[in-house]
Amino acid sequence: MWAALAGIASAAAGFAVAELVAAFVAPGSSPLFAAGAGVVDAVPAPLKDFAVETFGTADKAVLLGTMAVVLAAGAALAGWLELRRPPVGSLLLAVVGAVAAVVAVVRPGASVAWALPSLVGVGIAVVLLRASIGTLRPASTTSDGVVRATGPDRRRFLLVTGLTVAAGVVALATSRAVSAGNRVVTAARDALRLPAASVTAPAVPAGADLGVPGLAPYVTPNGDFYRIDTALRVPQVDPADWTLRISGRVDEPFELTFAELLDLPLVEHHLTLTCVSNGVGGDLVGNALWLGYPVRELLERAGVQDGADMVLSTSADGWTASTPLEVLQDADRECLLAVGMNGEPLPAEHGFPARLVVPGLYGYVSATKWVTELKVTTFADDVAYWSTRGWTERGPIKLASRIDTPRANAGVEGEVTVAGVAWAQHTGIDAVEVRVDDGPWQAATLADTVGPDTWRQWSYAWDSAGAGTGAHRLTVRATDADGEVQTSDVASPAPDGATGWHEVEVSVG
Ligand SMILES: Nc1nc2c(c(=O)[nH]1)N[C@H]1C(S)=C(S)[C@@H](COP(=O)(O)O)O[C@H]1N2
Ligand SMILES: [Mo]
Repeated sequence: MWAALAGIASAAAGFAVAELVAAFVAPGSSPLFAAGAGVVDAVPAPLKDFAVETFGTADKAVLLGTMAVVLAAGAALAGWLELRRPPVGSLLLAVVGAVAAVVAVVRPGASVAWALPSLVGVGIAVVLLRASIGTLRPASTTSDGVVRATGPDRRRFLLVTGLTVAAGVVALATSRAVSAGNRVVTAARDALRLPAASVTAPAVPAGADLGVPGLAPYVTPNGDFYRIDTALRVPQVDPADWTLRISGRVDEPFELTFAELLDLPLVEHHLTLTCVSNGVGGDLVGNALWLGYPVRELLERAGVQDGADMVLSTSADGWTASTPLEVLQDADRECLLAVGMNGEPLPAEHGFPARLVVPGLYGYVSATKWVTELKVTTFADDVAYWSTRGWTERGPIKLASRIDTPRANAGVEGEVTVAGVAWAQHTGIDAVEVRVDDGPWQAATLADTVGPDTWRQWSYAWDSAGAGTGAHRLTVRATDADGEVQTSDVASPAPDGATGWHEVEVSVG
């Protein structure tokens, strides 16, 4: 048990040292995050789906927690092995460190230096492990070659392990102090004053927000906006260093700096983002006022060549999305290279300093955050991140509706306001209906909206007394502006988005 403890303490100190080295090399080079990113990329679509459905946006914390537990178990084993069969424990640590180094070096945007944190960290861990296991050896050899059975030296063990833990804490604290990258970017964001829009969005009509308690507000505040991405650590992109490259099948490739982008005439537009992983009734959807420059103008400036049918956008951390070219060139669709979200610079986790937002397409094929390149290409030539993992290469958002209130299993009585949201981005919602148990569909009242690119609130006044006491089931379905009625066919999110009606069971008292 002491040996296992020594293993964990040594590995933890090694990790702390690796963090410290990573703070100097690059934020992404920290072994835990680089390896975690490798795991995220390797996860097959059904497992990712399961993780998002089960843990929601806590999936990253669950992944890091699981990795920490597995690593602690491995470190305990290394300690035990080092005591029983030296130097097998040290070798185990060395192998794990070498693998972590390789995984870090092959991350997108990594350099050979990204191996350093793992290598230095594991070197320290091995030295500390050998030192503390040495104190536990039941026998020691004196200088004149006589073997004495001295028994484990508990006092020295506790001293060495204590020093190991202390060294780890100091290394970790220093690494936090040194990793100034985050502060630079936070300061740049705080100092940024966004220019006024050349084309302002129409004011949100008073009737767009019904103000029903428990109902998602029409405009989602930035702090409540869902976050989905593969980044275990939010990429820190300094606007002073940021550029967007327009490349590929264009006559005039060019690069745009952030200052140049802010000088362009910017457009404001409300649009509702949705994640393809959103299950029926789920909350991976949010509506915001975006400020940005139309992507179609950038494409026009570059001069798109014949034969292209897709734009592959790439983020600072190497993630990619494939967006149909015709969508981005559509004169009637505000596809934006966005810099503002609800009147503020983009929050870091939502893509600061610039991201794409496209009405009508799921985020995984359109909404690239921390975007650094738009490559005009073809679906035949390039495949985006999630399309190589089983998701379809084009992802139009499916017609959906959700009941926000009452909540599942709520106790209700008398007149009940049933309310929720419905979305069919870029087509628009024309009707929402509610059904109690297997009764007839009843028309809900639709709230106002600024246009077809956002979700729409709805409400329905239900006389629950008429239904009688006991359990009742509320179901919602929407009809879009093309007259399509939301299907009852149940489909899970993979490979192109969930379908089915949202139902809520309530208990009338
Ligand atoms: N760089 C990057 N951009 C990304 C992703 C990502 O993993 N990396 N995920 C996409 C997905 S799947 C969705 S649904 C939206 C979510 O945007 P949000 O986090 O701002 O809500 O971002 C998209 N942009
Ligand atoms: Mo997504």
